[in-house]
Amino acid sequence: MMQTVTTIAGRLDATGLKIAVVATRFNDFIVDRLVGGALDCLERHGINAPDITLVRVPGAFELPLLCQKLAAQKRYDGILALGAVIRGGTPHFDYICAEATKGIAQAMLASGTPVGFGLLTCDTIEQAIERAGSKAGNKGVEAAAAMLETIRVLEQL
Ligand code: INI
Repeated sequence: MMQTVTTIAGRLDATGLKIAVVATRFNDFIVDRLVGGALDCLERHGINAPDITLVRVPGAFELPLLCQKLAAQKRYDGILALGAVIRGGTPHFDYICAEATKGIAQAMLASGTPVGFGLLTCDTIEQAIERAGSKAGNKGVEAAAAMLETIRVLEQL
């Protein structure tokens, strides 16, 4: 018979945490839905609203720098990066997505601070709308929940 395994898992509990949310102004009609979902998620899981700091950046390309800076301050238990890159007719779509993704991951790994990845990378505006609070859920909520879970797992290691 199989022995009981030791499982370490994170609770979705935001009580007492300090969180920085970094959100782009580019595509703000989409990104504001991600921000709204993320804030609602954090509040429903017990955060004290004044313990959330919202930082606005121009676009996805700027997300890594701000995530890095905020993580290095060590004032926050977690950081949430929110934005939307929409291919449309943007020829540099792939470059922006690659740099933003790589840079956000690097900010997390270099600092050890969990960073929730809530950057939509979509071919069309319709796809972005679907992921910003309609058919395909809300990526801001998912990223906030993932960040919370990661913070709580790390605490136990
Ligand atoms: N920034 C985005 O966040 N989303 C986009 O869809 C986008 N497009 O399509 O160009 C975008 N570009 C701006 C970029 O992130 C920088 O802010 C800009 O190049 C200035 O550094």
